[in-house]
Amino acid sequence: MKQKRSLLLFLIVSTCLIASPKKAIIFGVTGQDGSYLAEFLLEQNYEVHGIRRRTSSSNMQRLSHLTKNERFFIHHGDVSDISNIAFLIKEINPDEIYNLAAQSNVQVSFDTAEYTANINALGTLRILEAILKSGNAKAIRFYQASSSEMFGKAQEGPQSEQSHFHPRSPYGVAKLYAHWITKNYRESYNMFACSGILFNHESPLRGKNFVTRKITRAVAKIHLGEDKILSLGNMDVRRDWGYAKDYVKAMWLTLQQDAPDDYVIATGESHSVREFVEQAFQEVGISIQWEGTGVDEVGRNATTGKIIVAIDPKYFRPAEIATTHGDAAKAKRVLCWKNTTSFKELVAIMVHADIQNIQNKTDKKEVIQ
Ligand code: NAP
Ligand code: G4F
Repeated sequence: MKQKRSLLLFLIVSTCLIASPKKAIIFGVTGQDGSYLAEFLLEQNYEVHGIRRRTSSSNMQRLSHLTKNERFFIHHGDVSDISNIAFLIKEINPDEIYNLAAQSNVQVSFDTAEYTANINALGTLRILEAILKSGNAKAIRFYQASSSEMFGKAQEGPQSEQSHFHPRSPYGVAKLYAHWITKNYRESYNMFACSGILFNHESPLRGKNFVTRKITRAVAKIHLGEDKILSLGNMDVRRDWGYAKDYVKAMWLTLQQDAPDDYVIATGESHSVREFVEQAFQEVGISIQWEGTGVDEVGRNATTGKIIVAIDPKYFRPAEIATTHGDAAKAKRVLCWKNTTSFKELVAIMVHADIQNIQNKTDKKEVIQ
């Protein structure tokens, strides 16, 4: 009798669990991380509600493989519109909210400083306010996409959660506001609000105007005879580059802890843009020979002597970050998170994906900034 009752209880509990998956909202679902995070959460059996802003041409390319999933829903929305955000949160009643929405290009932020602040800084405030006033603030867990750009002109390296902030761009400054307001709502209202301070992370889904993807696309095109020269800005800057697929897992782990907190996510290795270029060309069997200095520097194909890399000062920034280098010890210890992809593997994944994209004609033409 007792056994039958426990079996019944077990069946009821498991049916409830199967019947009601956790619900997540992703602001910024159409971006690189949004796509990988949506995929990851669907694999964890979540019901995923992606918020897509209205654009004149489609921004759904990174989600085409997910749209048939019956637990995946797309809603129109924009983090500049608080009534829209409040409505979505009330309607969906999520367990978790991931704010990945941003004007995420550092160089563009110098030209659109006010817009960048509105979306990246105030957008975060709007979501926090909407959660606070939803009547369900204690039940909703919030993740903010903070950035290593906040460390900027770092005084120490590698940078951890304790490091000093000195952002070097309107983007970095806006992200710092979002980071502090998230912490402030956690401390003021006891909300489960966390930030992941993520260092650069890349993938075949990376926007085409970020340096890694710009390089891998150009290498693929030069290899296939569709392009001749790759033009770049400062090649001596160094970045701590990881693989986006590894990093979205850290976002989810951050919200599964007993207490809210902030975590640095990084590989702990730093490489220059120049090394990225060399490694990417190596993948297609080309060695580079560097010649000249400053804006006159060029990279030649060591076998043919042809110039395949050149400098264009238009890619230099008004203020630059020389090196980023992260210390993810806390995330490793508390979240049990680990980076699984080496620099060499990352470059290889991206170069070969771009070769395939171009061969299959799935690489749409786009102006590169
Ligand atoms: P991304 O590819 O540029 O994606 C940004 C997303 O935000 C896109 O879905 C974009 O929509 C959306 N968005 C822009 N403005 C919006 C608005 N007003 N309302 C709603 N959505 C809006 O960036 P990502 O590389 O995936 O990065 C995700 C987040 O992490 C960003 O907040 C970024 O700043 C931050 N971050 C990234 C890195 C990195 O290395 N990737 C490192 C640290 C932090 P559209 O598709 O319509 O443009
Ligand atoms: O690829 P990037 O444009 O990325 P950046 O500025 O580091 O920002 C990215 O990572 C941040 C994490 O710290 C994110 F928060 C942010 O949203 C974004 O995802 O540039 C990397 C470096 C820069 O120092 C830049 O000056 O590459 C240098 N670079 C040299 N030539 C170039 C180029 N960057 C771009 N985009 N294009 C070039 O031709």
